Amino acid sequence: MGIVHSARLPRHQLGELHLVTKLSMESLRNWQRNFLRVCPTGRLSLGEFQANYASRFPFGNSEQVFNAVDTDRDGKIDFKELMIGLCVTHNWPLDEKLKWSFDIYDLNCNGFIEYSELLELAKVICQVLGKNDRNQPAILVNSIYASMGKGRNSRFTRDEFVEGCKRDETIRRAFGLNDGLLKY
Ligand SMILES: [Ca+2]
Ligand SMILES: [Ca+2]
Repeated sequence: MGIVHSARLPRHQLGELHLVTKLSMESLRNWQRNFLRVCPTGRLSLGEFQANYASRFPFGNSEQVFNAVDTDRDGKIDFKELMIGLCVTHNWPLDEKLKWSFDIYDLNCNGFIEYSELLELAKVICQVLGKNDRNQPAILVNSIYASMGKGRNSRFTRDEFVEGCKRDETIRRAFGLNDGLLKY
């Protein structure tokens, strides 16, 4: 029981999390109770994350998401990191969600999104929206490239990526889905 007790956030830290995430204290307490049941040490491994929380993050493969949520890069996700990560992806403004997606989909970590990387994001977007035609992801990517006046061999900076995605109605719709994944 000692481990469970020490892993629990003190009340004032839950209060800070409430301010950042805008989730109610009751909801945060429920999340925390469940989190400690899944992970009594208070620090999730990649495997525990994949088994219990990855499905709540629709826009990336679970390992990339894990690394993006682990903001202090210590190889584990604590309760605060988990809740902030969830809120970035569900409650925050579109710009913030897109910046987050940029980091996840810059797969070769070169500070740009290339065609193939945007295609990976487009595949997930089409899945989320139930667009199962296999040409849809490429159509979506081509339309974003065209709207930004870019050729297929060019790449997007972070600002261009955010701008290009915001112009696209399909992307706006996918990122606007608030399907209750944050409810507890
Ligand atoms: Ca961490
Ligand atoms: Ca890249």
